Amino acid sequence: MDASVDRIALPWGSRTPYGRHEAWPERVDTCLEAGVDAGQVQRWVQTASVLHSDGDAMDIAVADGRMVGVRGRAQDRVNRGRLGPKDLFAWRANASPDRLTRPLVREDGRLVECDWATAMDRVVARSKELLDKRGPGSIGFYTTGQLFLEEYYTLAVLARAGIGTNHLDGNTRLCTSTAAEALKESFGCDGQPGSFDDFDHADVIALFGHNIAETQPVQWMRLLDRLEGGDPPRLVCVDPRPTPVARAAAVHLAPRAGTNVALLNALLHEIIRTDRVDHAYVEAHTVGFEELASGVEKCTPEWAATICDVPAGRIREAAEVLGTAERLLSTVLQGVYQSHQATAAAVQVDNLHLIRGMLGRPGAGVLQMNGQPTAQNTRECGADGDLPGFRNWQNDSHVADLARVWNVEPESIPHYAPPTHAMQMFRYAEQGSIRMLWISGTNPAVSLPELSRIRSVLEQDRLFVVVQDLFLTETAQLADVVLPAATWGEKTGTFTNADRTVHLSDKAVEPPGEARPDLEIFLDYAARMDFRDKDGGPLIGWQDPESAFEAWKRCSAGRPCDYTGLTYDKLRGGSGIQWPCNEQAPDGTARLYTDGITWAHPDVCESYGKDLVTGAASEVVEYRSLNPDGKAMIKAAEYLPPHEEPGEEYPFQLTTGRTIYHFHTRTKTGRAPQLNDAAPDVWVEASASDASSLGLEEGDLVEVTTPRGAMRGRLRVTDLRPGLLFVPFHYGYWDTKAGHEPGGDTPGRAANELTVTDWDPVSKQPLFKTAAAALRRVERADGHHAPAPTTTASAPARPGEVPATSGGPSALVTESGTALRPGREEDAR
Ligand SMILES: Nc1nc2c(c(=O)[nH]1)N[C@H]1C(S)=C(S)[C@@H](COP(=O)(O)OP(=O)(O)OC[C@H]3O[C@@H](n4cnc5c(=O)[nH]c(N)nc54)[C@H](O)[C@@H]3O)O[C@H]1N2
Ligand SMILES: Nc1nc2c(c(=O)[nH]1)N[C@H]1C(S)=C(S)[C@@H](COP(=O)(O)OP(=O)(O)OC[C@H]3O[C@@H](n4cnc5c(=O)[nH]c(N)nc54)[C@H](O)[C@@H]3O)O[C@H]1N2
Ligand SMILES: [Mo]
Repeated sequence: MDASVDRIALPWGSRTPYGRHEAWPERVDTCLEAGVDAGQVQRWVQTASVLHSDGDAMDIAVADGRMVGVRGRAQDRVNRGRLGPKDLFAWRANASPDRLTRPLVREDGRLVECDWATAMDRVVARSKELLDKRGPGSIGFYTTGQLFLEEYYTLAVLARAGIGTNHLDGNTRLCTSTAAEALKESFGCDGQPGSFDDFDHADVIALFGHNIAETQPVQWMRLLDRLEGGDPPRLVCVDPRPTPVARAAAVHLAPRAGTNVALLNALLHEIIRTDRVDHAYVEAHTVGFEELASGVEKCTPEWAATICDVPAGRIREAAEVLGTAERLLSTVLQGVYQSHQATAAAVQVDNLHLIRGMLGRPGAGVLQMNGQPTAQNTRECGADGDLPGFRNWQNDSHVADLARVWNVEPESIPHYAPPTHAMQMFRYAEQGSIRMLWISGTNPAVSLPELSRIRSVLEQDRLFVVVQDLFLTETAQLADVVLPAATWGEKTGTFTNADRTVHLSDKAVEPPGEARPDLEIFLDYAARMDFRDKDGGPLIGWQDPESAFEAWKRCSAGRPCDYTGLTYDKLRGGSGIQWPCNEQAPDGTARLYTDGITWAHPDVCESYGKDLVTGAASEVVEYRSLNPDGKAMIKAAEYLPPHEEPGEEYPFQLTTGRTIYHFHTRTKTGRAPQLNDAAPDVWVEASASDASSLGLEEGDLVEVTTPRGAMRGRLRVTDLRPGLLFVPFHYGYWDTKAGHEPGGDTPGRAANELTVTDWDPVSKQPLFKTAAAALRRVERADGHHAPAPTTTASAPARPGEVPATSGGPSALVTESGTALRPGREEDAR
């Protein structure tokens, strides 16, 4: 049966209800360019989505050398054929006429086109000069969670062993560094314990600061299907906004922003008080339970109620649901990770699972979620603040092992200190010790906090900035050299989603003009720099994606993220496969820790842990005495208030985040008409009670101010918690209308003009979710309404007040499956 559905108006499409422990039915979503029918498609080329961490598998339709559409892959474990709105429509941005097609270099203050040799010569000359005069610490690399595994691994080798710098990190610092850190704190090592299949089996699913409906819409389709099927799960949602998840939840807790630890401590208090503890599990597999029990003894629901501004009874109700779950699945994302006690809070979710013994069984698992599509690979390849293969920088035998793989001396791999985190790299650039910053696949002039500061760092004459991107972004405009990259669909590689599923992404079409795959750019640089191993051979011996993948397999061998059982051929044709995949597990591994904790022993762990309050790193001696047998570590944390609290001048809390139709700084989704039109400009959300006490109305042009800066947008009045403002962070300047210039007299529209330079002490993830802000009207609505969607967390408090978001004929998508039931708009409300 087929249905044709406007997937802007109904982002989650038709329902395919299924019962608990049943297999999620297939539904294949297809979107072809207007005027193209399936018969005209000449090739379907296998890939997966790069617009979130779900890894929705899809095929790209190719006709006459052009992309003409996409279709979900029914055989894939992740999505069984379904695609989300961004997956369906954003591929059009690849063919956007303003793609970068030639390198650019700065001449007399202006960026001018040149050939590759000229651009690369400049980069190489500056690198050599800096190495010579100032040493490897003067060069930094800031990469992303959106390239392919092969590219990160190559970058990690060239930066760490070629240049010999410790300054290599990803924008994954802003995204999933807390996920990695929380897993290290609890389990000694990174690696997602759970599986998306757990959604099929859980009877209780708890989402902490995770608007999964908008940010992993395909897994939300799975939840909606279970909610309509037999033995549906009960949802617990912790989120201050009325997200679709909150509206569907059995218990919704809407805490004050930045109070997650207080709330979690009260939940743990209740579960321990009512003795819903799996004592046998705790005894066999953990250390630290007694400290947690005494730490949360005073954290009653009444205590937390005053801090979080959530009724004590509601906290008790949530604890009852969590405490009586037979199979509990929890997910954690930015509402937890982007706050001042990020790691401390994320670890409390791990604790909830450890004390309840909810791990390693179908339906019982934790998903410390990723955000970006390939963030997992940034982490495992060591292109972030870790060493490749989850090796421990403090463990000399791990460094020696890495040196063996690379055939270099251990001393040539910097490990005198933890790898430098991105916020620190920008500080070093500001202070002048970093003199060259190579930015690939990220747009920090929109995505980092406190943009006026970031602009001033990047604009400095003494800092040589290289930007490798698809478009002339806000960041590229500040660069000294711009390298045009080929992207998804135009190059081959692999990447790994949030539940360890590895997908192959094949090249479907040629890149525009002279744009080159990131892998080629890095290999070209390594060759020009003539990096050598200790025997005088080339440091990097691979030349294309597949040989890079084979090299990475050797580096991953015997590590938790073991890829040795995978090949490109094995990844072609069928479903993605979950690592570890090796001789012992040739078909991959659904869940980690099914039989005790495996990577926490002092000799094998990735990290010796940190103090959850100060972030101070422990030494091996401390770790050995805490955890000699390599069990899971239950770590208590005391609640600390947010660093910036509302006061007289800035009476609101401000939080920022996403909407379903856009991806980050919109370089792709802003160039796809269906997605752009659904949310074409920035807006500001406030609660009905705050709006009425300030005399504000839907559509008023308002200004939000913090101690860092200001931005303007139209007001959307929603059901979010009173005292809180929300601004989506997607809107930079590249397609801006007059009056929104960076640093100009009129306030811009980027959320990060407002945010603060501050981070979680443990994971170093910046605080995008808590700040103090003021709100005022600039202009009355006068017939305008906010350009915010009505289908999402941004739904107006008074439905009908604004026209419903819809996509029209160009947003029609074919859905094929047996027994589809029409989706309902109420799914969102
Ligand atoms: N449509 C879309 N999908 C995406 C992306 C995108 O840009 N657009 N980006 C991808 C990436 S990289 C990421 S990291 C993920 C992010 O995915 P999410 O984390 O789901 O998205 P956010 O909107 O950043 O934040 C989630 C929620 O945190 C809530 N929140 C704010 N403050 C607090 C708090 O103090 N406590 C709690 N409990 N909750 C709070 C917000 O109300 C918000 O609903 O999405 C991925 N998927
Ligand atoms: N206020 C606020 N700020 C936030 C957040 C928030 O919630 N609130 N969330 C944070 C999070 S979780 C994240 S992940 C970051 C995201 O922040 P960014 O990573 O800066 O945002 P993107 O727009 O995804 O930028 C990716 C860039 O890479 C380019 N690109 C895409 N594909 C390729 C490729 O194949 N090769 C190359 N070379 N370039 C490519 C794109 O054109 C784009 O310019 O933002 C963070 N900033
Ligand atoms: Mo992210």
